[in-house]
Amino acid sequence: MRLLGTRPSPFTSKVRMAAVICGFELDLVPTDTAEEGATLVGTNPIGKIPALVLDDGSSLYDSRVICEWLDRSSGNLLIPQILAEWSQAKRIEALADGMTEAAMLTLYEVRYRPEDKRHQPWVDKQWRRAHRSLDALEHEVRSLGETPNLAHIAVASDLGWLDLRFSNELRDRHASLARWMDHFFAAHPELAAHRPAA
Ligand SMILES: N[C@@H](CCC(=O)N[C@@H](CS)C(=O)NCC(=O)O)C(=O)O
Repeated sequence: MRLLGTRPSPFTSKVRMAAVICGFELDLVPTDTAEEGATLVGTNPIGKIPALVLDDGSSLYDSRVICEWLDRSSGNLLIPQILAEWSQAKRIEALADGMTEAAMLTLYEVRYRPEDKRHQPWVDKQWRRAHRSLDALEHEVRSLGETPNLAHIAVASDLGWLDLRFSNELRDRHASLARWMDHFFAAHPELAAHRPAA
């Protein structure tokens, strides 16, 4: 199966780690969203990555849906089935992804908006959102077990992206999360191989 994505993308990273856990091989097709190319928008009209092209030619997006598909196709190797554990895993995924989406918007503000059109109060709001989410994640990761599931890979891929783009926001302000991430990647080299990278 082909996965449209990039190496730095945290959501692509999450899907690639999920594929490892579920025993699937995905061919990464490097895809630049800025170009809005025919392959990308033909696969995912939203024009975002990751998008998965299945063997029958149909497509799936976004990362949460792809992870659900990988989980169901593997006989539930990724997402806990007991309701309380399912709730924890899905909550943590939403929190980690929401943190990233907020921080990513601040990056896009600089990348795509001319300097005189940037709105600092809006940027500040995104960072408050991201840091609140990181504060909550500091508590959430303490209750995670040793065996990686959806929650672990969501946190690891999102923190891995934050470390790549805004290392000081992670390592200076959320040192315990940085330690959790470093420990996780050291313990799981097969997953670390897919962490966000330049
Ligand atoms: N909710 C989506 C978010 C996907 C997303 O925002 N992807 C980023 C790259 S990591 C993207 O495609 N950005 C391009 C854009 O927003 O124009 C998911 O979980 O897959």
